[in-house]
Amino acid sequence: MPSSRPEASRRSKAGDAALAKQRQLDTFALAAESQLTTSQGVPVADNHNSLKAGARGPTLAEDFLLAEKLAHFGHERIPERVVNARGCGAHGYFELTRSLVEYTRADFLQEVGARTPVFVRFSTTVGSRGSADTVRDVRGFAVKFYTREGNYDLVGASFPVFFIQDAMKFPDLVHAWKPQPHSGMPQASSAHDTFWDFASLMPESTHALMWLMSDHALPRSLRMMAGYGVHAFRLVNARGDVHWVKFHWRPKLGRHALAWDEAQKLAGHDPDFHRRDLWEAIERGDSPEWELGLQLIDESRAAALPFDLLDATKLVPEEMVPVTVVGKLVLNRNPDNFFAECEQAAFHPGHLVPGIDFSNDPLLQGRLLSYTGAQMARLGGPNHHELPINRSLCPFHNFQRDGASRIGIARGGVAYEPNTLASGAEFRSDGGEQGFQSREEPLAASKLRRRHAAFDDHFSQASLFWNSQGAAEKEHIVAAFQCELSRVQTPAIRQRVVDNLAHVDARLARKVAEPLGIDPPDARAAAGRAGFRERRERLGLESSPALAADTAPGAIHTRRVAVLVAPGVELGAFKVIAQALQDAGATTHVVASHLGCVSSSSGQQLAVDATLAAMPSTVFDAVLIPGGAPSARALLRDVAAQQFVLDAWRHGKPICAIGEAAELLKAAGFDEARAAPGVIVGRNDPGTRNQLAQDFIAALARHRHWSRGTAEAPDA
Ligand code: HDE
Repeated sequence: MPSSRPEASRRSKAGDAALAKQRQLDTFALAAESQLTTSQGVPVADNHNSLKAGARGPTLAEDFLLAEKLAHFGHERIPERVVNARGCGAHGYFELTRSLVEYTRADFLQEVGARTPVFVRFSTTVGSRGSADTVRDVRGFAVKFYTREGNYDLVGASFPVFFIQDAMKFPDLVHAWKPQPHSGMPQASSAHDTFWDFASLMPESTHALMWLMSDHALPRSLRMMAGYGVHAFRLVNARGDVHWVKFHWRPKLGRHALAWDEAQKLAGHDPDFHRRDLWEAIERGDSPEWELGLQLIDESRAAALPFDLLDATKLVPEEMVPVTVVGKLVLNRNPDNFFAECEQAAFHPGHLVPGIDFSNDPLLQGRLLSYTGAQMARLGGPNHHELPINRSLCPFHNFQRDGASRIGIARGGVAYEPNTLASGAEFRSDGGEQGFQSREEPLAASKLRRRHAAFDDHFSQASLFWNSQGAAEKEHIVAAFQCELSRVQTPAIRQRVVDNLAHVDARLARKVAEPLGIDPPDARAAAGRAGFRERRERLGLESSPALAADTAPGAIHTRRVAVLVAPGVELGAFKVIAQALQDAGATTHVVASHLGCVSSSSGQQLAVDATLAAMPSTVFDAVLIPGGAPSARALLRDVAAQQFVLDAWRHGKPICAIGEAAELLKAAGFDEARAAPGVIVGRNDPGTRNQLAQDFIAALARHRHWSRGTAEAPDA
């Protein structure tokens, strides 16, 4: 158990601090069991039989061994988070690459090279704890920095904007989005009447809805997902100067999405797809990384922006204020215990350190009120800051006392301040030099329950987002709206949504409305029915390339390539291509109908990693099908192999087929006469193997070939 001695960590050099949290957690780790005992430490002689009156008689109430075991079991669950219930986390560090001394006095942002331990929890927003990872949703991206000045939590999300402007509407949004109260359905989905009923009556949600219907809502991997602080925060330097700041986490592997059909299939094939991918990457030593980027905005620039910085439904286009990279986040250690670390982690947007402050964003202000109560309900009382995962690295001293499950033992007879009987006289009441200071600012305002008129611009940025998407991404957005709205039972709700969309883009609204059995969209009708005030701002920006869903860095590091084989497979080209893939950082997995080994055309034995039944194509990024006539014939007869290739094709994945294996592609719609983006067909010819490998790697570096099979935008 750690003591409350002034720990060295307060003074430790920034560079070695990254391990400090691990050392602290290690002190709480339980030793491996050699002897089974009760929770009181009493050795247990028989853990199989309860105490009975006779071998066939009733169990005795005095069986305290059974009572203890069952009582603990019956209390093993805690309430799940109201939102963001499904999540997973990892440890790592944040390293500063550019000093921010000019902008903030926050200790961990001063010295280049300083490393601060972090714990990060990713989550979906709406599903319950047991729901699937790959559902369409905005994801939580919560980072706890264990700094030398106390814990700083950046409790962000995978979108830079939110659905509502004022905290007053949050319970309504979440009630509308969660399963409907009478039926308890649907789970982890926005595709139902209550969500769209609410959203269609809240035009301020339009911008976030565009994100939710886009590829941004379907990350391929948490390692390929961006994060944002969403709200405007403030950085305050030692002189008290203030800059507004927007936080960005940019994944080193680039941003990449799943196909919608793939995401739905994955929810069945592997509901843990994202957490497994994160876990396995960290176990392999492929530590995921993100850059921390800041948009720093001085007060005069903020006042000149054509939207209100306090409005969480708006982002600051990077074309207006560029993102400056100041550090990197590295996740390199999986938790030892999911419950103790991921479930018990308690984040709070009000966990700030000196030099970072919040803004008057009315959504953020509400969050400041909400998180403490939610943690108390979930973690059973006011002492959750003492749980190992939440414990700061520097010591904490105050006169808060007692409460459920208090761990620290406060010594002495004094529990008040000021005092002269303990150390109370040392504590400052004037704010002091070191402590957190709320920046002094004059406030002269009328008390009123109202929003600023600048918040009435609901559509300019939704249009900007739409204009910034590529042709394939636009098709995905239209299809997503259509799919969601076709599950809405009430035609009037569908109508209101498309009428709202007409404010974003007339063509978008028309296309969405086509299969919905409703009238053509009418923007004026929407405004009239919902009674909203509209104030469109002139952004002076047609589109923002930074808002594209997919950023392709050209690398294939950690991409998973399936190699489909059957007996008689020809291994020559396979070996060259597999080696080239591995050299470039991808992993290859031999998939066949049975585990064990497959005999090649030359009689070699090839070890099989997974079966077609257990590992469908959705869990891979690309497919390689080596040649060999017997192998190709066997795969052609195997429905699972055909489905594998068909799904890879439909999901835009690179496919490399060699020799006779090309036949398998025909079933998926491949036409030899037409170039199919991302499809590499090669001969079983030793002279072309290296070229085949390079072509396949180039196709993989594009991630997905969305235009395959669509009418628009050839991307080959
Ligand atoms: Fe949260 N939010 N939130 N939120 N939120 C919670 O805290 C809340 C909002 C976010 O991995 C809860 O411990 C209100 C925006 C994340 O543990 C709760 C409002 C953003 C997580 C809560 C918001 C977030 C939460 C649920 C509007 C993106 C998970 C239980 C005023 C920037 C953190 C709990 C983790 C969790 C309240 C809006 C992100 C109920 C009232 C906007 C990532 O307290």
